[in-house]
Amino acid sequence: MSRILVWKAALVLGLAALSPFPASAIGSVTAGGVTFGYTNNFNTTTSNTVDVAFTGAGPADMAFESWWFYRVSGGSRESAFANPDIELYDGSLGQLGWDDPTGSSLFSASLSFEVFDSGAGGNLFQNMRIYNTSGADLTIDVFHYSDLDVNGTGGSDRASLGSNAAGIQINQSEGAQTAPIVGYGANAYRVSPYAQVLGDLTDNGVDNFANTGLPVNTPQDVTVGFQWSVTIAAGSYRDFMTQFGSNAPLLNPTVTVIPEPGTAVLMGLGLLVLAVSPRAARAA
Ligand SMILES: [Ca+2]
Ligand SMILES: [Ca+2]
Ligand SMILES: [Ca+2]
Ligand SMILES: [Ca+2]
Repeated sequence: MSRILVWKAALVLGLAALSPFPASAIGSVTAGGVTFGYTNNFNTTTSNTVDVAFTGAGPADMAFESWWFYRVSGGSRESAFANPDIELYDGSLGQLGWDDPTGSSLFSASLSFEVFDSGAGGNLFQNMRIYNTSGADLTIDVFHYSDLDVNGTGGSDRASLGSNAAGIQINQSEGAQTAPIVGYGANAYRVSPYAQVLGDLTDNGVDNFANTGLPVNTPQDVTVGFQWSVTIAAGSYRDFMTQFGSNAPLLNPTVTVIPEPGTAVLMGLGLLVLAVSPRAARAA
């Protein structure tokens, strides 16, 4: 589903000049009857990370938390992305941006997300783009954590490993309600009851996922983590994409990525929105 949208240059210029929203601002994106949004703030502490809501894809909110973490090669622990420097919410598209997550000028990051109303159920794509802004190769691990609660309840979900040639697919469910989640191109997963995966991502040690925790046959509060381990060449970028398909078939892995607003302003082109796929991302 290729699509090109042009956002109003004046809006972008205004946002860039005014440092758009308070760091703790929240927002949501909507397509048809399906909405994904951040509901509290962007703070992560031990065993507590960013709260989200995914509504309209079932009879209740299907998502409790969803957030992103990283560990640069040689680091002593994983770190959560902190309050974004940029937040944009426009219709079904949204973006969060970070100029310098480590404070050491190693990389910038841009999380684009897009929601779809599939008629029955709904889909959510998230694409974290990491730009290597250093002068050398960047070896980094990227993690996506999701606490989906199928049917709006945490304690009664099951999960199994699905089949997906494009990545790792985990099929979470409660009764007839389903919530497949895919980590495109991911190297590993970890599934655990709340909040063991999150505990590892927020503690002071190095943790790597090892494809453990499936199947979940005893109903419980399932949480899912994906890990990508990559080296990004100087001046280049990589995309890390996930999809939820709550009570809906999974869609083709394409998400509308909004380039960094700062870059668009510098180019004087306004905000050009481009569609990318994991295949294109791997070639980058
Ligand atoms: Ca939380
Ligand atoms: Ca859960
Ligand atoms: Ca449930
Ligand atoms: Ca850790």
